[in-house]
Amino acid sequence: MNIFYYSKFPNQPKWLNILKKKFKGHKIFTVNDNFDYKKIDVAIVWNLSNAILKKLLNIKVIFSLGAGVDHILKLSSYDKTPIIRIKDPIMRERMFNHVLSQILNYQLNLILYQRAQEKKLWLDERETPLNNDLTIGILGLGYIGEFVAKKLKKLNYKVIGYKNSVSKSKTSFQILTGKKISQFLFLSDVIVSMLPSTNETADFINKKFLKKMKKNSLLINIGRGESLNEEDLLSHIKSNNNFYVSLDVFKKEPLQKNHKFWNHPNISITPHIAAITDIESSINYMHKRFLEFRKQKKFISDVNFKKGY
Ligand code: OXD
Repeated sequence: MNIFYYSKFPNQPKWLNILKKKFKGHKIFTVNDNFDYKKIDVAIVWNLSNAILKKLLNIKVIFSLGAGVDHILKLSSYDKTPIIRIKDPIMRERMFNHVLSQILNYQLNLILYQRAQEKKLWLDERETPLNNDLTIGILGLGYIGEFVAKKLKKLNYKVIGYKNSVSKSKTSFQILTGKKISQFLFLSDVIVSMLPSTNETADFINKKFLKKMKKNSLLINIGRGESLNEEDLLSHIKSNNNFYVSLDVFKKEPLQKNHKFWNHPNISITPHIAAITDIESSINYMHKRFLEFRKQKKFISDVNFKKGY
């Protein structure tokens, strides 16, 4: 098989090195090589351009180099070729660690102490809630979201989830659905959004959504920047001094230098690193799916085209 690898990650040499070892006997090409795009069978990509996708006329599958697949679905030449997303236990463990760090930062007032340190201020002690005092609302209960919810529950947090459609899976935490979004927002001290980018989730976290959240709560967005209305968020914080936000994803990445989020005292920013892709483990996963394909002679797409993710 001919494999085409595309990403602008600085660690591309490491990716290629491990891919070549794992997919021994197959040819692996990058944009720097001279080859016939029409002869490519498998594409492994992150943020591919439409101009390149257009040339890959005979691919049987596209592997996304991350959990998200919106970077592929948005390309105008994309034609429902099966997509395999990375489902990696290391990635979800990383996501959980990130979420926990942001919850604890908020729960233990660490932001206040960091600010105080900058001014050499010795603050009085403040009482902090215990895990069981906080309700964490998880929005987006896929492979990663459900894992994060279960782990938080094990740490004694109260956990609730929200899904648009009725949930069939049995979970150790309550899942609210459909119109119960208001109740979900009303109950949560922390909302963790892992929403994908689809037509339905665009600006889902808007003025109306934010108004229903507790005034002194925390919003963590580790899904997609497209789901958050940035202007609505800024005006919401303006009238709610104790509303905190932790953002790892943005409408436009990298976040522009002059963006108002950078200097806002209530907003913590990380540069889309909440769950970085683990190279070795992801390649093992791709290889496993590849072998399944060779056995079954067909790739079953991980994408639900009706839902758009
Ligand atoms: C993503 C990822 O899809 O980092 O955002 O995997």
